[in-house]
Parts: sequence; structure tokens; C-alpha cells
Amino acid sequence: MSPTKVMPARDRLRIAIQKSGRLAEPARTLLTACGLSWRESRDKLFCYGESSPVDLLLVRDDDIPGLIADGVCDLGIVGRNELEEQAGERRRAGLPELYHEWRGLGFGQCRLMLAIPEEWDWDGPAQLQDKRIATSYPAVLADWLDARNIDAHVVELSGSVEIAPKLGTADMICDLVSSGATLVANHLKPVETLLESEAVLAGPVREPDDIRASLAAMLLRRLDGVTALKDRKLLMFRAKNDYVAELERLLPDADPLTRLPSMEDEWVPFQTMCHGVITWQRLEELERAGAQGLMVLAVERTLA
Ligand code: PRT
Ligand code: ZN
Repeated sequence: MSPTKVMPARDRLRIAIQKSGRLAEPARTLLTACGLSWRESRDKLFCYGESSPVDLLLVRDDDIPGLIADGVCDLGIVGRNELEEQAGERRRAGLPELYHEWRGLGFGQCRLMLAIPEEWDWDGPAQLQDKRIATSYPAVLADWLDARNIDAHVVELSGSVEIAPKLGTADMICDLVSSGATLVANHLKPVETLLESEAVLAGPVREPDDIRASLAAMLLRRLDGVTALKDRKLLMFRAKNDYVAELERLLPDADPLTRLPSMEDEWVPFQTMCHGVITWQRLEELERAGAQGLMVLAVERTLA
């Protein structure tokens, strides 16, 4: 489809998410936390939005950028690695940019890394000259090599990239890594990071000019509210006024303490919004610094 082709106006927003795989469950959980609910179709490929006119299309992650490009879906949740790869392929083919990342979503984190046999020494990217590198991300890798003026042979594989050096089809690999266990099992070691990836909300470069634009804006606002809350906790306790300075020093990631109204003037109630993780160890430190009756409360919703 050409970017100038006018799509018929639609009054429902359609989001493509992975049908099954690493991003499927967390994507649905996130959208559910945004207040969306659906009725599933029999074939389980389409979910009709019940709480809002926001429908889901359940597909393979590889198809998501293309579905946005063709206007079949308005938005998609996909790994940055997949989005960047397909955007890179379009760029390299001289095609216009039709979709891009709207938001990082904070799950599905992994890295696209270059990994070499563990017995090799690593002297830097120049070492890659004329080497064979197996990958499922040829466009991202080619851009990275071009930026460093390195001429290497990119061996494109759709899966099982990590066994290519063992099979002799490549000297090294460029693949996604999360725990690193797959590399270790294949006697490879990571040496360079090409891309820090996570699940992202992808959308069109040109937004629709009908009701879908306001539905997308509503969704973004709710998503921002949900992601902002991720590690946010409301912390409540009682303390003497003299202890406040030390307690605030122990809470560098929290808002200034708010003194709550109370009839008590010695043990005063305080509360604060903490933006970092509150471990048991932190609670014990706060107790040693004079806080009593410490309580950590989850924050369910916020409109920032
Ligand atoms: O069927 P469909 O095409 O939709 O699924 P898929 O098999 O292509 O994708 P899936 O579900 O495997 O991954 C979807 C997305 O999850 C990816 O595009 C990434 O954005 C993200 N993600 C996060 C990962 C990983 N972590 C990951 N570790 N995708 C793949 N891996 C693989 C990696 O390729 C390697 O084989 O896991 C192995 C390495 O893992 P560690 O933990 O051993 O380092
Ligand atoms: Zn896939």
C-alpha cells in the first residue's frame, strides 16, 4: 500500500499482539491493566473489545510491522528488535518509513548481541572484517557493520542461529540474549551489544484522522499511568519529627515526606510515594532510623 492511500474511516481501534510466545501474555496483561476487556472469537485470532472499542488481532510477531504498514492494524505490541529489523529492511530497500516506536513497555527485555567462540580473544569490531556472521537480524547487523566500515558476510538464518559456528556455516553469531544460558551452552561469549530491546507499542508515522486518534490517545495515557506505577508504592509510617531528615536520606527515590493531620504531636503519621523497590532490608533500615508501623501499599491507578 502506498503511504498516501486513504484508508476508509474506522470507528474501532485495532491492536496486533503476539498470538503465542514470549510477549503474548504480558501484552494482554498490560492492556487489561489499562481497563480493556474482550470477547474472543471461536478461531481465537480476533478479540472484540467489550469495555472500549479497542479490538485485538492475535498474530505472529513477525507480521505485526507489516500489518501496521498496510493499515490492517492501527497499533501493535512487538519486540523493538523485530520492529527495527523490518524498518531497516524498508530503509535499505529505499521504501518510506510507515511505522515507528511509540513507547517502550518495560517487558520482554533482551539484547541483540554479537557472540564469538569462547576460546577467541576479542580485539574490537575490526576483527569482524571478512568473517561470516549468522543472524536473523541481517538489516540491523548490516547497519551496524556499515557504521563501522566493516565488510563481513552476513549469513541470514531464520532460527537456531546459535549452532551455526558448530556446524561451520558461520564464524560467529548475532542473536538475542536474555539470560546468556544459550550462548554458554553453545560455547559462545557475548562481545558487543547492537540493540537493547524490549516490547514496544508500535504505531503508524501518520496517525489516523478519525475517532481512532482519540482512542489511541486514551490508550497511551492509560499505558503511561500503568507503566509509571510499576515500581511505585505508597509508604506510610509514624515517626518523631526529629527523625525526618535521616528517614528522607534513606528514601532518595521517594517524594518529600508528607505529614498527615493527627492529634498526636510526638509520633506523627507520614506518607510518601516511593518510586523504587522497597525491599525488606530497606524497611528494616527505616525502622532502625525510627519509623514505626511501616506499611507499603500498592498503587492501583493514577492519572499523572
Ligand atoms: O510465533 P512467533 O513468530 O510470534 O514467535 P517467535 O518465536 O518469533 O518469538 P518469541 O516468542 O520467541 O519472542 C518474541 C520476542 O520476545 C522477541 O522478538 C524479543 O523481542 C523478545 N525476547 C526476549 C526474546 C528473548 N527475550 C530471548 N531470549 N526472544 C528470543 N529469545 C531467544 C533468543 O533468540 C535465543 O535463542 O532465547 C534464546 C536466548 O535466551 P537466553 O536466556 O538463553 O539468553
Ligand atoms: Zn516470530
